[in-house]
Amino acid sequence: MTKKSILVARAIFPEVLEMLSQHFQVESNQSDEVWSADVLKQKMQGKVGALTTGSERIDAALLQANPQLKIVANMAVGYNNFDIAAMTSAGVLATNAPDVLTETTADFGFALLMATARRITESEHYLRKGLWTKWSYDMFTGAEVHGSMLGIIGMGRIGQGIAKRAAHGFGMRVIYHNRSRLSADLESACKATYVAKEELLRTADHVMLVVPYSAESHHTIGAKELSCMKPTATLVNIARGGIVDDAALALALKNKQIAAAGLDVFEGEPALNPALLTVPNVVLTPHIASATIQTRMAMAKLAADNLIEFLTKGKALTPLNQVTGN
Ligand code: 8YV
Repeated sequence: MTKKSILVARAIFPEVLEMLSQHFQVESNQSDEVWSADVLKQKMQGKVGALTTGSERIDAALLQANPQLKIVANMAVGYNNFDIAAMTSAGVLATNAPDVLTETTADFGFALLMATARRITESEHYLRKGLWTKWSYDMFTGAEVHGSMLGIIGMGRIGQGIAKRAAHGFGMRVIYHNRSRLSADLESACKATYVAKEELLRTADHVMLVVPYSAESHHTIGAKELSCMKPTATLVNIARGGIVDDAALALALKNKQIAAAGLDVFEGEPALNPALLTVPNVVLTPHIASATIQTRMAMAKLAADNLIEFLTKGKALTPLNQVTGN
């Protein structure tokens, strides 16, 4: 029997390619070129499945040009690169990669919070430039983390992981805002108190964004929200570019309207708003919150397993929509 054809849109662990090759005819991209929408549409020709990352957009135009497509498996928990409505109406199953990255991403959120509050990269740059000539009592004094108030916007699995680290490990008071309130059990496990977004912004010493990107969450933090925050507060975004208005944030950082920010995601990434590079009080990382070997391997394997399970047995592990007729 001829094997079904699939596309792996970006470079991936060779072991995972091998795993897929046992079931499918695989077209891969181990040179890791970032294809334009047109090239991606072309590459999908004849493929019944595809493994994508957050960088590949699956939209109506691509689906229309590829009526043979049955499933796209995203190697990411976020799936704002998918037009789910278009996929559902085209009968294409969408899957993501939840759970396997929760703790690793929560670790990173905490790392970025610490680096931001304690001015770790700013002080390292100072040292590397050879500017450190003497100790001074107020050199790189930052914001307290332990015992302070953490405000989390977006209390899904990763938000809860961060809340637990904060409450249990650092004795922080945790407040959160979410579309829906957590159950009393989850609130008590996270030692977190639900508040309105305005109250969170006004009272938190550190604000952490872990909300999925959608039209509703676009610019959750803009000039107005930044103006409500304490001048000593920090802001961390490990969610998605577009949750924060980066231009407004760069201005707020420049004017010391808030103390500092830590950003792992950016509007229009990998491009950066150039104003962010001109302010010292921001820690910048290139979308690496889930980047440990073990976690990236688990994400890739879960995406591969979704393709294998669905295309060989008709049932994916972590589906995002329901389709019929496959
Ligand atoms: C991915 C992420 O590494 O899972 C997500 O939603 O943002 C990251 O963990 C990135 O999207 C590449 O797929």
